[in-house]
Parts: sequence; C-alpha cells; structure tokens
Amino acid sequence: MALISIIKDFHPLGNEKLLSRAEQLRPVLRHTIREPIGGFQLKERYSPEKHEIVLQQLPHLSMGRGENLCLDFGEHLVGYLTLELGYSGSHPDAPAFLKLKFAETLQELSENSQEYDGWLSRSWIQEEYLHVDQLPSRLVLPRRYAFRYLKITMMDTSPKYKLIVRHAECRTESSADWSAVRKLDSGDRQLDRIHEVSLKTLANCMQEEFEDGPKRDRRLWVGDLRLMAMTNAMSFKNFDLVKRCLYLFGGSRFPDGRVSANVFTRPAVEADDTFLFDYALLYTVTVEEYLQDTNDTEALDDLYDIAMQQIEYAIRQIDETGTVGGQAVKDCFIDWCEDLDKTACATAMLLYALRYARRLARRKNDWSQANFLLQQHDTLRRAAMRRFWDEDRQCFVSNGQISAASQVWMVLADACSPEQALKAMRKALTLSEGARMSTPYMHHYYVMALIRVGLLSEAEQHLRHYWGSMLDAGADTFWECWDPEHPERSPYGGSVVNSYCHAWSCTPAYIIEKHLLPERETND
Ligand code: RAM
Repeated sequence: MALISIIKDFHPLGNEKLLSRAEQLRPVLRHTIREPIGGFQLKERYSPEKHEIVLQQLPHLSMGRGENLCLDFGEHLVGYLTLELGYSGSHPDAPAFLKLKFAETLQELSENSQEYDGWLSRSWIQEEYLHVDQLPSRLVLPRRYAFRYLKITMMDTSPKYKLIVRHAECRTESSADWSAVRKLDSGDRQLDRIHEVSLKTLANCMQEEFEDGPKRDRRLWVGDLRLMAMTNAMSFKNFDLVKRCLYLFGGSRFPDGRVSANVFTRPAVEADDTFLFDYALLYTVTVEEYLQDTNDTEALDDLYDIAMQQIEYAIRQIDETGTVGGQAVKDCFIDWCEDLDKTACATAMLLYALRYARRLARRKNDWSQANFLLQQHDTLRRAAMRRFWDEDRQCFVSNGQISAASQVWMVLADACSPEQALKAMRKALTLSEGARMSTPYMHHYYVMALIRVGLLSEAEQHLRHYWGSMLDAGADTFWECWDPEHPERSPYGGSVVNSYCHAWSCTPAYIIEKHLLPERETND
C-alpha cells in the first residue's frame, strides 16, 4: 500500500500570522560530542558476523582496498560526523575512495542497499561515496545522520598506501532537555528499560520540530505529533515545541482549509499535498490536549477555527448510511496494513475526535457549536452501532472483517456500552491472523483501548511483549514498524529504508507513568 499523493498545481493556504508565531517558537538545539566505544570489521561486507577490535587499535588500523571498519558509538545518535583520516605507507598517489554507511541497527549495517526495490525513495538510505584527495585530512560531513554504527569501506586506494581512521566523533543535536526528566526507577528492570528507551526515542526525534524519525522522513506528521506531544507532556514538557508544530500545521494547509498530513519546513514552511482523514481529525484532538496541558488562551484563539474546520469537513463525509464513506475511508491511515478494512475505523475516528471538539467548543464558550457537535455525535454513534456492531459475534465488523483496529477505535470512541466494549477488546485479544497490526502507532492505541475497558494486566502484558521484544531484538530506540512474528516486515518493500528511531513508538513512557505505575501504587 503505497502512500503517494501528487496534486498538480497544489498551492497551500498560508497564514503569515501563525507562521511568524511558529518561527518565534523555534527551539534552541542542544549539542554533545560522542565518540565510538568500539569497532569491528565485517568479514564479509554483507554479513553481520563480527570481529571485535579494541578501540585502542583503531588509530593504527590501516585499511586496504575492499576492507571495512565499523565503528560502534554505543547508543543511537542524531548529529554530524567528523573523521580524522591519515595513511600508512608511501605518500598517497591516488584519491581514497570511501563508502560511508550509517546504520541505526546492526542488521541495517550489513544490509545490501542495492537489493532494495521498494516504493519509497532509496535516497533515504544513509550512505555516501566520497573521494578524499588529500591525506591526512579532517572530514566534516554536512548532512545530519541518525545512527549508532558507521561502516567505512575502502572502495579503492592504491597499492602504495592504506587508510587510517585516526579519530571519529559525532556532534549530536536535539531540542530535548534531559535535565527536565527523571529516570524511572520502579524496581522493575524491564519497565525501567522500556521507559528509558521510549524517552531516548522521543528525544532523538525532538529537533526544530517533532520529527517522525531522524533518519526518515525527518518531518512533522500529525499522527506522530499527537503521540509525541502526549509523551512530552509527561517528560520533557517542551510545550512551546508542541505549540510551534500546531502553528506550522495551521500556517500552511490545503486550499480548502484542511490540515495536511505533514508539513515541510525547509527551505520554507509548506504543507505536503497529502491528506489523511484520520490525521486531520487528530489535529483537533492534539489542539485540545495541548490546551488541557497549558490553558494557552492565545493558542485557543488562534487555532480554534482551524480545529473546527477539520471536524466540519469530516462531518460532510458522512454518506447515506449515516457513517463515514467514500474517499474519506480511502484517505484513512490507521496502520500500515494492506488487508485492513478501514470503514469502521473512519467512522470511529470521527466519533473520537467529536468528543475532543466538544471539549474545545466548551473551552471557547461556543455553546451553539458544542450543541451541534453533541447532536452530530449522538446521531453518528447510533449509525455506527447499527452498521458495525454485530450482536451475534459481540464485536465490531467492518464489511465482513473483524480486526483489532476496528475494535480499538470503536472502543476509544466510546461507540458502545462498557460491557460491549469489554467484549470487543476480548475479541481483539484473540485475533492473531488476518489484518495484523504492524506499527507501534497502532499498538499504542490497542494498549489504550485495553486500559479503557479495564483490562489493565492485559495492557501491561502487551506493552511488555511488544516493546520488550524490540529490546530483545537489539533496539536502542524504538522502531517504526515491528511485528514480533514477522521481524522482516516493512511497509515499503524493504527494511533498509525503515526508521529505527521513530517518534510514534515513544509512548510506553507515557503509558507506564500515566496508567501502569499509579495502578500499582493503589494496589500496594
Ligand atoms: C510514514 C511516516 C510517518 C507516518 C506516515 C503515515 O511514512 O514515517 O511516521 O505518520 O507514514
């Protein structure tokens, strides 16, 4: 399922006031210097089998044609690389031709990018071919990378000299302030580690905007923003960054006022010509949650109309069945899952967002709008139950399909009674085949739905299993896509373009602090 939208002559609607406010809120980036903690050579270029070398040997290790050196920085980094290069042997009589490959995971390090043939651009693969004409020299790479490992392959030299990597360092970059967070020390090693890696994931995605992933797409997406904002509120508390992102979305939109699924910020702010029905609704949700956290009246005044516009557009997508239909269903993201029927999810998303929109209207003292939204909510809820609730099977069915996603979103939308919701989630717990969930984004909402119906220990178990299995598979930061049963799964046709530090997977820190720990404390 490729997500490619190209609109000819797309001219976003700009709002200078919002954009200049977003500019004022641009955060200060923080930097540190990190050096490798170890190095190894891959015996075969594309096999992960490794041979450890102590770091002290690195400044003397010389590389001839075809040889490689892998540096391990010991943790996931986002930043700029500097290499100090020297040589052994005679004076270099030909350029050094190098390949640098940056990898977030060990597996990525040894993947052969030539084999990738997916739908997403291979330009995201973090590799460079360089000619170094003069040695010794200091190489400062201009591009920002996301990586833990760096593989330097000597593509060619001459028989007269070999290359030596004398020193390597990364100048890291992030707008996260670690002094604002406390390390969790719950006494439960797995939960503490999941919490720690969640925050590291969030921090490395906190740049001048909340990026979805510092490797890819390095960009602000609404669905990712919502989950980052939620976790940020429990941790780094950088509310100005949330506000900046909300203003960026408001500042450049579709010509008819819809919020784009993502915005570019360079060289200038510009909405992408991609619209996702569920993401636009989550914009309204994120505005309301931001206001809950901050009571920011300026933002309420500036963003209220835009937030309501998203709901009103969605209401216009209700068809003769009384539920959301047509193109809006096709425009729903929900999860990277080819087989998923999204019809029930689309309606549930609107119901869910209506709840937040009503709160927003009340916050603004806009009572006629609040009443209108209440009526819409009730009518839509009844239609949703008529169309999607299956009395015999006691769960939600979307065009004949029973999926976890349909149960989750209908439950989160409060479409049914608490008893029915419990049954729906019990059904979801039994589903292992069919439209399987594939992203931490969807798994987050799954855990939240389990919590909502009171299945707290199932929620905790699922969190431990899902995010814990990523740790077991070697995660330093949480990944964009992960199915423990199918580790090689990628939405793009090749895992070499997957992102392994992906914002929407940072929410366990939020879930643990907000739901799991307080529950334990009350049980003690
Ligand atoms: C991916 C991005 C992002 C997500 C969209 C729908 O390409 O990485 O995280 O929000 O898809």
